[in-house]
Amino acid sequence: SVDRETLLRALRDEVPEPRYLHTLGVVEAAVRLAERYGADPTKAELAAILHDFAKFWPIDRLRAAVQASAFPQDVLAYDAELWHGPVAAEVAKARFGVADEDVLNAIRYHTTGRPGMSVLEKVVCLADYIEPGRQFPGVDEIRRLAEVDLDAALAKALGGTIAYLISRGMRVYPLTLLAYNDLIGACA
Ligand code: DGI
Ligand code: FE
Ligand code: FE
Ligand code: FE
Repeated sequence: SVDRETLLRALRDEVPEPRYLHTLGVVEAAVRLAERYGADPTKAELAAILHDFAKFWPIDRLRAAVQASAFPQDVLAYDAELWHGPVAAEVAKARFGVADEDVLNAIRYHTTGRPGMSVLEKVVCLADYIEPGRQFPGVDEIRRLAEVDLDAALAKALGGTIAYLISRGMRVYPLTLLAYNDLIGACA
């Protein structure tokens, strides 16, 4: 597959500057978490660079790409924010030749999570929450937890998203609930 500088140049043309800077933050956080928790830092970097590649595609293009993919189609009945992960994984495969299934899954499930996540999937999903540019209530506690307990930190991050969605009267995608329960189980 393609080298890091080529991917970053392609990303620069695909997303606005703030999202590009967010991505650099996710790369930094994901590499650090990978080193701490025993995932491959090169795979973490690759997944992080591409995780939000499709974030600014028009909704119709995202919907069509989800429909063309093997991702569970029930996601189309949930918030459109969920669609850019599965689509970015398809772009990684088709446009950039990424073949590693763990990297593709880390991209694919970075927003929703899922039960039985690999260490790499957890690292990328958590890095997305705690990268240096993120500011939301509770992020500093999640950053502290991320130093010592990957599952507990990710459970708290996903739990915060679930609580936020519920507080806004929004539906929660089942994979997010299953991921949360799975991570709590692992650290109970
Ligand atoms: O793409 P990012 O902004 O970096 O972060 P992300 O990919 O984690 O997207 C998170 C957004 O998705 C956040 O605004 C909440 C929204 N969302 C809507 N429904 C769900 C959801 N997130 C999860 N995890 N589960 C949902 O059911
Ligand atoms: Fe995202
Ligand atoms: Fe996320
Ligand atoms: Fe992101």
